[in-house]
Amino acid sequence: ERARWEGNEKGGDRKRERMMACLFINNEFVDAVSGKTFPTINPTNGKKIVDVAEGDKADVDRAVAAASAAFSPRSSWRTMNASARGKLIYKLATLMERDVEYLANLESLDNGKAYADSLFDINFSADIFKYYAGWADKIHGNTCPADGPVLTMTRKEPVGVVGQIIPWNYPVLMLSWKWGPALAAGCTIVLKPAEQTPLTALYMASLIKEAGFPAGVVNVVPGYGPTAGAAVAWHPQIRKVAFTGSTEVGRLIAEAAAKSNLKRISLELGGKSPLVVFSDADLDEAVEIAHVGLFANHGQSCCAGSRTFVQEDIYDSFVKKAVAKAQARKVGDPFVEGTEQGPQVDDEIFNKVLGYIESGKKEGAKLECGGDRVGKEGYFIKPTVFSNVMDNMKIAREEIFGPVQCIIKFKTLEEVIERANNTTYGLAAAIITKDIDKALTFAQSVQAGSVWLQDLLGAVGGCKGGNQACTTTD
Ligand code: TXE
Repeated sequence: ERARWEGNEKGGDRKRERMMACLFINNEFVDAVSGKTFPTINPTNGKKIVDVAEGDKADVDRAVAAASAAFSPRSSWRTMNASARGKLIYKLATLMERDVEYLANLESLDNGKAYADSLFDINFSADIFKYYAGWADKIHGNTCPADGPVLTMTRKEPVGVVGQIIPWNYPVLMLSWKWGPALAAGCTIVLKPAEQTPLTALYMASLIKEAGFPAGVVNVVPGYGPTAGAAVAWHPQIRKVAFTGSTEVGRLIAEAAAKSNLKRISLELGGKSPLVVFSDADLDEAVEIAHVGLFANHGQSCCAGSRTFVQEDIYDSFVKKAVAKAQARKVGDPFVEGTEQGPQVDDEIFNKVLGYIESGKKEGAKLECGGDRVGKEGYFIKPTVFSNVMDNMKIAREEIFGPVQCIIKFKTLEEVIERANNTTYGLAAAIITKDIDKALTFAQSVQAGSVWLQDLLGAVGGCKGGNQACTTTD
């Protein structure tokens, strides 16, 4: 499969490849109106995998027309039983499970994440669709006790055509968190995948058709943000946009919504989440949780524990163990068994992360390990640990979105609550302690959408809970 996508295969059936390098509109794979294409790059070597049709405004218009027709009052989608809608969503999940290896290969090839992580993501995504399949026929309104001889009730209606703009860090998972609830509610969709990772979204489109969704219910328009993405955000017939990505683009989406048709928006943006380790914690367990909470997915998670606060009496021993863990992390080809970290997604993100590492060094943080690229090819970065990080340093304030752990010293609970809240972000937070009073005080005081009390729940890893939390807000 990998050879085929890299174009190395001699002869053979290239139909699927051709089919998937196009836009998906009205259940058909089509070229862009402009005829333009853009390359999607393999981050392990910087080489082109395949050229993909490049959608822009004219294509978004076509996709919205198809989605609007699919949402018209007498359409097969609108008149379908809710339970039948649920069955279609469930069918999509089973097709993903059938093709789990193909999808995971494609994900690792296009995104660079370790194959085992891609397998996890695809299986998790199939579960998300199963979950939402169950919701399709359980969306209830209310009856309201109004005064007078009247019967008052509410009905929950699908919003209409929804635009969805997603990033590259969890391509299939992001898509599932957006498609699942929209399909369960009965909306129709125009999805703009990230330009770095369009391939799995297009394969998912082929499964939409195979599952039997009516034409126009799901449309996929790959392309760049300022063209295809902006066309979605500004479109007057799109009734809602769900966006995950940078804060900067989130502001543009909000502006476009306000200046076009006041469409609803949901924004899931970045984070600089505090992970707080108290000295009563089991040290090895705390180091492991903090390591996974930061380095999972190459540090490219919105809810990564990217400010690791450690209490002063265990600070030095924590740093030593954290460094040993980072140095032992296996970085390399995502397709090699045992690889824990592949390349960053593209040269821009790679250079951005290296820039943050330089700024950490310049501002006086202590580089304990890493700090450099791995090899000469691809976008690999050594797992990096900084100690002696101060709150006012750039690496402690801004989202690095890479494999860089910043370990910060603190003394007391009151102090760490104040410092944890001293940020413009508020996505997630975690506390590692055996003291339930401390844990609950922190959970109540920290301004974050999701809080993990890791030791108390015995949970390892920081990402799952946060992403499930994102699901509900989407
Ligand atoms: O994000 P962008 P990028 C953060 C992270 C990362 C930084 C930049 O810190 O380093 O953002 O990443 C589309 N109108 N996160 O540049 O640009 C774009 O095509 C409409 C956090 O990749 O926000 C893509 O589909 N759409 C995050 C999507 O927005 C536009 C995940 C995200 O791209 C657009 C990713 C425009 N003008 C990055 N410009 C998380 N919360 O998980 C771009 N896009």
